[in-house]
Amino acid sequence: MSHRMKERLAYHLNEQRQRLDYLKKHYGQFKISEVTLEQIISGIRGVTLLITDTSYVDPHQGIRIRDFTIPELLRVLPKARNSAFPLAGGLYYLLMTGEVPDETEAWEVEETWKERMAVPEHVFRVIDAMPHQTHPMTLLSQAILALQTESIFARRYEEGISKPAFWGYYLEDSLNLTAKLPVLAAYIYNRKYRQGEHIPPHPDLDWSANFAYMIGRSDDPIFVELMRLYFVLHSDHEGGNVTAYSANVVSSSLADIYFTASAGINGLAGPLHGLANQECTRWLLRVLHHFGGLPSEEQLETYVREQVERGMTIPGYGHAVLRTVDPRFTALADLAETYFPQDTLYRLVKRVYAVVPRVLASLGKVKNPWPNVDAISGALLYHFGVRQLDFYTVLFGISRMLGVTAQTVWSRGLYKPLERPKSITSQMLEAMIAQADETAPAPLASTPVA
Ligand code: AMX
Repeated sequence: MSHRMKERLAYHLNEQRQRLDYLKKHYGQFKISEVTLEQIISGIRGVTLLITDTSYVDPHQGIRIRDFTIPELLRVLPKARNSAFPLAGGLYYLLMTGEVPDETEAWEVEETWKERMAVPEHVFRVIDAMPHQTHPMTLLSQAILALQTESIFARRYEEGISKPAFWGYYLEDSLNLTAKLPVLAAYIYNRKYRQGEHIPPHPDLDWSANFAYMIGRSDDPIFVELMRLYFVLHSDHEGGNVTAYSANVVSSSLADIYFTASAGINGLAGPLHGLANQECTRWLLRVLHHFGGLPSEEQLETYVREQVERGMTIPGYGHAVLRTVDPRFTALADLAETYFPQDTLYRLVKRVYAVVPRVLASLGKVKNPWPNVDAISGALLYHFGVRQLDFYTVLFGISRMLGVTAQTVWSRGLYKPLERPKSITSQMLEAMIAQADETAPAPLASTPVA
């Protein structure tokens, strides 16, 4: 166990509980949001409903992880050996405690993960039992769920424990799960695309480098660097994204971390969310194929306009919260610009960036015409020969579980209750409107159909 991390976490949870108790007691009636009917019908967009301290998506600055912007985060976190990029262990320490770890503390998490990487045999058998064409996200979700047999929280809960003890077991489970994620991802990759060759983790490597090693790609130091950057960038995006939000609801029932993480992964598998990296790369390749190479800006603009006029979505562009270029896009573009600016797919990413925002903005309805992280991440993986597009969201997933598990430990540590919003029927809604507004037309539900 990473003792220092647990100790600091206990301290901050205690402090935060007192803070929230005070706020609830003295400002319990303070209004944070009002919700309109339009917002409910439009996916609760723009309604502040959650308190999440691990990170915040600033619409104009992008993600702030524990208040650090992406460039700040990359600067302050301890780096892996001979690397320009942070150790995932240090990031996890920061997500969990809100404190920037020193190198020793970051390595302590890495060492803790190494001790817990062994995956029970039955989990591999679950993956093996699935048909070969199974989507890797299905396999990841199933593998995480298969690990549920190992939940310490579930066992202790059955024996009878009280609320203050919950978070400690969620933390144990979270460390056990996150330690195994690169192994699961690599096993899925190797089984699907490398004739089942299984490479166990290397004891000297950090969490991120180990993934590269286990898929047989650690010989390229720039790919290893990409993995380190990638896993930091995708780790957390406040509490309302589909992954975190669904995981949070599931965990609020005191389902253990394995049920919680699997639920989050299921949400990430949708094309409007995590699967966009797969979709975007497919789209970029289709563009190259269509033009027989890199199109000019003019050709691309005509192509994109035609697509949006036919009602198609341009993957990798737009966001429910962001209103600017995603700084995660910029961080990945910086890496590509440094190491392989002439790569064709990367050059296309840049050309798309020059064209798509103005096309989307000209439609007048897209709230954010700018690229999100998925507009580029796949192109970089593709450059390094990871060309199995359906695998891309798995990498997003194992990174995002760092944030999801940290959020979950905090939720249980703050004794958050069962999440259970109220719903009404549309008939009730019409009746409510009629009562408030005498001039409203007769409720549709009671209007005879012509
Ligand atoms: N291409 C074409 N049209 C788009 C668009 C895009 N990239 N993004 C938004 N629009 C359209 C919407 O479809 C909607 O049209 P409608 O009114 O006719 O239904 C209109 O613009 C308004 O949408 P919005 O309020 O700007 O976006 P939203 O909050 O409803 O949805 C998102 C956000 C991400 C789902 C949407 O922008 C989208 O589908 N983008 C492409 C998929 C993508 O990149 N997803 C990844 C997001 C990041 C992540 O979670 N990994």
